[in-house]
Amino acid sequence: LGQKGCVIWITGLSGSGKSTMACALSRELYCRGYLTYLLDGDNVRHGLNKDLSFKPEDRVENIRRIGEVAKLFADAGIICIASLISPYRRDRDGCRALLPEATFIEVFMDMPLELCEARDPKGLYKLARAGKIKGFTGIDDPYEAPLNSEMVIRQKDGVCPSPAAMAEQVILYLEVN
Ligand code: GGZ
Repeated sequence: LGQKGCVIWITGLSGSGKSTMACALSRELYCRGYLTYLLDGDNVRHGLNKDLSFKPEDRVENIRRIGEVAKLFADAGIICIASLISPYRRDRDGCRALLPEATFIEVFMDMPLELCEARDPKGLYKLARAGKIKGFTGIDDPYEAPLNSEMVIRQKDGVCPSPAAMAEQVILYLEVN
């Protein structure tokens, strides 16, 4: 008993490892007895947000809605993990402003574009480079990196941390703060 709800907001480029990190984190928290809920941009876009495209104003609305839903989960005492590109700083800060102090933890997946593009798990960067997808984040739509996120995940000596190590880093942060 006594679990405090919060939002762990994972932001970064497509292919930066947000979903992998979110899954590893939710699994690890579950194993430790915490109640979690995962809101993944890509999944929410198939349901609640299926009316939204990737035009800037639709991205704004996508992030606003997910921020509001995440707040509901946090109010219920659940650790809500939200994983979406959320490319615009102002929108992420808007979600932060919905929550009580220290209950919005922004985690920045700071992976170089070249790495994300080389991974290209769904072939979307290739399509964007070929002009077949317009307005792709990092190619012809901006990604505004966080300036003061609570946590930054990046490569060390050219090596990405394992999903388990990334999750551990976040859990350590939660335990200390
Ligand atoms: C960025 C796009 C786009 C465009 C489709 N720009 O790596 P993925 O494939 O699985 O995850 C990306 C997902 C992004 O959805 P979000 O809801 O996280 O975006 S945002 O926060 O900006 O609203 C990517 C895919 O959708 N995708 N078209 N043009 N990513």
